[in-house]
Amino acid sequence: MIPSSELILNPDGSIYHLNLMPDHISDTILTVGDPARVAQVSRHFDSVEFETTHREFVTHVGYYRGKRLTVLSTGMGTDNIDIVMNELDALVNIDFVSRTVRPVEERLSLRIIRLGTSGSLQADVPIGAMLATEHAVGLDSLMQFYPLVETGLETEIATELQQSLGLPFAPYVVRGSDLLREQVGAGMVMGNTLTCPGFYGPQGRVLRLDLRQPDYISQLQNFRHQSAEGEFRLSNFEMETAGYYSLGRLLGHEVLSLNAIVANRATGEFAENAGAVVDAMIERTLLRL
Ligand code: R1P
Ligand code: URA
Repeated sequence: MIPSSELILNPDGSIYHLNLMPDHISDTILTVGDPARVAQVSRHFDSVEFETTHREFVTHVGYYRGKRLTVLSTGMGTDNIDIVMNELDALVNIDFVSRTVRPVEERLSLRIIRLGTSGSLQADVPIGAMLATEHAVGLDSLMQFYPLVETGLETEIATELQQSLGLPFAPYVVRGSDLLREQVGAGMVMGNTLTCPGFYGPQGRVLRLDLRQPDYISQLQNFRHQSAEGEFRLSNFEMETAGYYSLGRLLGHEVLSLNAIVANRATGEFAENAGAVVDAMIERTLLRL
């Protein structure tokens, strides 16, 4: 039995941070960073049957072309993804009455699709592109706390990247769901996403503070790993994808991160209308579910 200090339920029986009950969860869940983007997604729904807000976690549940969907905001950073993934999983795979994990044969695998913004590292991934993440590389510390098992290729990439960037720690590398990427991300740019524990220094942005490593961005842009699967390079920056992919693997959920490219760090540009880039990605994704 999981004690109430670990599986924390609110007085109405909802889960602690997300404020949701098990029946608010659809098989397919769309997640966004910005709480205001939830309505940008649900305005396409035929109907919305439930809405709730708690901290940065806003949720709308409704129907899109007859399909039940849950869309929820996560806020920024993999620390929030730790909360979102664990609580979504608890909602479907833990019995809140007996406080026990459901037997393996009763466990559900959710389809979780992140609709986020991102900065491109490469000149040939332009503003306005929609990028589906194949491998996520985490520079954050989340996987210091979980027994993630990486494939041989993932470990090779992590080790080489650590050496090439001169990092005092190894990043973690995780491939996302091939099935979901081929289904929902078809026709989008395929790329490898660097998940950073910050927007400025960790993404090489200099306002008033210098970086420890002045050539950080060019090191990332020029990093290549050759293997039987082809050439690996880093395509883009954001702040959540590696948390999603690693916890998805550990918990048994299919996860896809889609990135609307709003900044290009190779050319120094930012989107004139970032909202329109995100809208286009939302519309395209909904049609593919
Ligand atoms: C930074 O501006 C935020 O934008 C990106 C990053 O991952 C970070 O959360 O994603 P969202 O637009 O989904 O928040
Ligand atoms: N989100 C990020 O994390 N980085 C960018 O450059 C743009 C959006």
